[in-house]
Amino acid sequence: PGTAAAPGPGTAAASGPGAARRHVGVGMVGYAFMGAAHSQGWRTVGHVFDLPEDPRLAAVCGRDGAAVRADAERLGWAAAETDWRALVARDDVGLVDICTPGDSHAEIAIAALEAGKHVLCEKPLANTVEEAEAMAAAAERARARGQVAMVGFNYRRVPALALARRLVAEGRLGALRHARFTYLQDWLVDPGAPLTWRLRKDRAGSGALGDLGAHIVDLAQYLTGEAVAGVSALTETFVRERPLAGGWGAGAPGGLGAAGGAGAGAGGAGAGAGGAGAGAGGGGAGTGTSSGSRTRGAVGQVTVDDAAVFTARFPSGALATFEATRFAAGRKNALRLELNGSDGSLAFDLERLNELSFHDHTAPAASAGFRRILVTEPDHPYVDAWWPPGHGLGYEHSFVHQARDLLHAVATGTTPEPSFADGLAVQRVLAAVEESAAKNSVYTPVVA
Ligand code: SOE
Repeated sequence: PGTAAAPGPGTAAASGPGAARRHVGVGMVGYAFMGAAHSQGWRTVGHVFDLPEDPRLAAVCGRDGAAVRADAERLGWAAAETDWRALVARDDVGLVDICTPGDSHAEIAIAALEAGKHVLCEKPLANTVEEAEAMAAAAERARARGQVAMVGFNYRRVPALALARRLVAEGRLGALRHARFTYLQDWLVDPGAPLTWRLRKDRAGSGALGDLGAHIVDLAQYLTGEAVAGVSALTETFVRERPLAGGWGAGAPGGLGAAGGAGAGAGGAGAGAGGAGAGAGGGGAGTGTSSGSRTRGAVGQVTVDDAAVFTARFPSGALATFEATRFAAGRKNALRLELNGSDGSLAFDLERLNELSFHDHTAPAASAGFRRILVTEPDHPYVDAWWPPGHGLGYEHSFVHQARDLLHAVATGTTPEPSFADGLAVQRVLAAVEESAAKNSVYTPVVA
């Protein structure tokens, strides 16, 4: 699919003005927070970038028919389905975008690849290494048929981070010595925050580790170009019991608990506490608030980590530290990193995402020092399609860029990055972290 010579399912030449342009039909499964972010990417990308293939928002899928129809309208999808298998089978869908909790990723992705569709899958790729291996193998088989598969590590597409990768690849840091990553949120500080699917191992695989740690492990491997060799880790679950639906607290702040429907047969009943109906397949971007009534109701066990901290070695000898937590009071979505090499350093803070700090250690000491690069110049990654210098981009643009890069891969049949193999590599690091933490931080090599 996706080649001009041999159009695949959901791929066709457009008619009317711009008739030479091709399009690929996108079908999205799940439509809560990530689904809304992806929808924004698909809606916008063709209006900003020159694309070899324009996306058509063919259909969205969720288990609750009324809710998914309402959100299809709100998010710009032409049709709604309540069974992901029906979505995958549609002739007008050539690319399946998976925005569901991790427990349904493998089943949907493998079925879509076997049905001849391209796939975009939210991170982390899967809940276990075994599932991720099966997905990577399915992607490899599909690659031979011209299909592509990508993981949604969207932060790679923040221009400042793409620029950081470019500077590292150009050798501007010299020999890497340290890599330091933190990803901090605070939506679980309140013990009354409900037990959503994100706090259940059977649905999410792990907690802060897979949700936030996966992003910084992927960034570490992307930015340095190295694979984490081994880790020493600690994890903790600070609050082990939380209210179920109807308990104290009305929903996770900012929609972080909303599930997004996976369609019939995917995922269980859900914790049912995620604001806009996690158990029913999600709905909306989630607007719950944690300031609900404090009447005690039924509680359930938290079965994932609230926080994970680990040190790591890279094959080059560089040392890395990682911290992922949902308990950093006051930190809403604070992804920060710093790389230190023999010739220079880079630092980034997602809360100031149009900036990259760079210190050139080869410059005369009297004038060297960190300087702020405002990443809004036309020759910075992705920026030329947007606004004049200084006008800046935000979180949502990373999803537009992700859609752009994936559509180029679809058109050329090249493997997009991060590939499912890259997603599997992250999954292996997460597994080593869990193994090390279970042994109270014993150094654990990442099994390749
Ligand atoms: C929730 O912690 C979350 O939505 C993650 O799942 C996303 O991947 C991250 O981008 C923002 O926070």
